[in-house]
Amino acid sequence: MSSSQQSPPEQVDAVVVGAGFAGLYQLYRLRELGLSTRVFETAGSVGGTWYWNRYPGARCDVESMAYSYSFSEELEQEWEWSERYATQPEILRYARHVSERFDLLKDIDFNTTVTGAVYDHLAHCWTVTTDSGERVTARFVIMATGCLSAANLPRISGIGSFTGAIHHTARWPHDGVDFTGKRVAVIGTGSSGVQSIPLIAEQAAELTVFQRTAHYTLPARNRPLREGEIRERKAGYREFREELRRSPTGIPRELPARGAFEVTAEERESAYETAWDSGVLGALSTAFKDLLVSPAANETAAEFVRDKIRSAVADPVTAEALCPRDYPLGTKRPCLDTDYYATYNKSHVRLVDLRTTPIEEITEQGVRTADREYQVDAIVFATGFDALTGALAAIDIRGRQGLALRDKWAAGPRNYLGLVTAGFPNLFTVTGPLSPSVLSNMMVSIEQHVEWITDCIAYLRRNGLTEIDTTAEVEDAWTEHVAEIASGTLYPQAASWYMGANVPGKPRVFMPYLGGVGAYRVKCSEVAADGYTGFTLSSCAVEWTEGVAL
Ligand code: FAD
Ligand code: N01
Repeated sequence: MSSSQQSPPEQVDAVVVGAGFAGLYQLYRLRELGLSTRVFETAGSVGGTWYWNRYPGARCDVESMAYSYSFSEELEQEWEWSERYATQPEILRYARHVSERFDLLKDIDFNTTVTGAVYDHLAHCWTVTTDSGERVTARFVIMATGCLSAANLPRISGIGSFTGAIHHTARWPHDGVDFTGKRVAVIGTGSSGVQSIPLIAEQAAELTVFQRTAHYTLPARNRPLREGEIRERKAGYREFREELRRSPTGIPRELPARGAFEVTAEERESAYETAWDSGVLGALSTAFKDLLVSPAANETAAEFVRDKIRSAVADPVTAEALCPRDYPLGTKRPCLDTDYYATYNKSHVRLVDLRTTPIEEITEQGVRTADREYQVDAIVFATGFDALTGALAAIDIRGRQGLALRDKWAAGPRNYLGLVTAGFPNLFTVTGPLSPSVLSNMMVSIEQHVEWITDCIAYLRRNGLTEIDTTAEVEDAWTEHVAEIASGTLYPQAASWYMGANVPGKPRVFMPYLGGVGAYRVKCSEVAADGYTGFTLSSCAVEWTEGVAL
């Protein structure tokens, strides 16, 4: 059919892209508002992160009873988490339960990727295109595409010639992978590597881990949840959730009052031991208030971890290679593990330090580094994501005057409050760049964004407004504010995915907002209460398609 013969696109009020925790909740809230909504999702089912990342050992590292929705008290009370840190299958079951309990599935098109979204400044609506050729027009588009959803497969020369099996942790086969008797290579030692390596080692005949950068990882101290503690948490859930919303990261933990050198060396060591024993994400990097701003203070915590590594790993050369040295603790995303360091004491596990012998190519039979070839049957890429902007850049998003988002953000993301970028009216990002997003318990941030976006749409509708945008001046100020906060910390010193450093050619910009979840929520709420200051609201001669009164 030629384009002139195409049937007219379906008109809806809103399109949501993605059916992870953000997309599911956004659909629920828009439906509550009476908006006709279509959701498109590349995957075959709901769950996002938890649909794709099925590698052995995948689990959350924010406690299950905090890493879950808070919007429904009934849901909160009826769902029973079994472990302190739930496994991927359990979290996926939870996502499915939510989608069925709230009857969300009927509005979601699975196995459908959104390829483009073009704004029509005369009709004041978006035309969204999918890979199935469908076109839908919508007043609002909400990008719930995920911060960690665009898998990063490095372009290593020869990769296509490998005759064995290649897996990426973020695209793991649904029926699992049996490594029994196999020689396995794992490339990458971030959270996915650190979680999967001990379990792959249990099966594989030989495991070779290729490490470019050593990560700081703490024991997760995962365990089954006790009935009493579940009951207690459920009884106090409202206060607990409120505490998370007001906290800096949405993760329950004590905040330090003192700097690392305001205590004796013994007290410092004892604080680090307490953090090490806690199994709480980020506990070590926040054990003292100056660890993420003072290099000298940070070094005391970093050395504490190195000592732990030296005492856990029998071979001193391997132990030294596992010791992170070239970036401050906490400035790359911390990891929680189960038996990670001890795994290197197994005789069939070896570590290859890519700092001394970089990978040169993938061969038919394995991985060739600067000094030799490692023959393997399978390669696992635990190489992470094109984080925060990757999934958005994959879509051809065009705002006013045909401006492409990927061109606008060529030197790094720019927007106001991480929510709206100038020239792209009525297009929202959930936990997008320049919001706290990945520096938080993301369930807390997802709920806050979805609720803000929903309230904003309700406000527009109530006031007969059709468009929300922002200006270049406002977003410049916000973008600079985000950068300024980061520059007052040690974060930019690490070549992290927060900085885009893991993807060749990506601009080096610190993308998440470091001002804290609680403070950010207050800012967003104040902006809304003041009539959306900093945003440009306009009313155009276009009627709302639906007549639902708000
Ligand atoms: P996602 O879950 O990533 O969902 C986005 C969805 O959008 C995906 O399903 C994707 O297929 C779809 N999509 C993207 N582009 C398109 C398109 N063009 N068309 C159609 N569909 C599209 N965070 C925490 O706070 N605590 C944790 O313990 C934690 N553990 C994690 C463990 C792993 C292994 C990973 C990878 C991340 C973890 N995270 C954790 C971060 C996690 O991504 C978030 O917590 C949360 O699940 C994100 O939900 P989301 O809906 O925003 O995005
Ligand atoms: O990815 P990563 P991830 N050659 O980017 C290496 C969340 N998450 O999937 O550090 C060789 O952290 C890379 O090296 P370097 C969490 O937010 C949570 O592990 O760039 N190596 C690094 O070692 C996390 O932070 C959990 O030098 C290459 C590794 O691959 C985020 O998702 C579990 C390379 C990638 O580490 C991403 O984690 C999993 C190359 N060309 C994920 N390219 C929980 O525990 C990259 N690397 C809850």
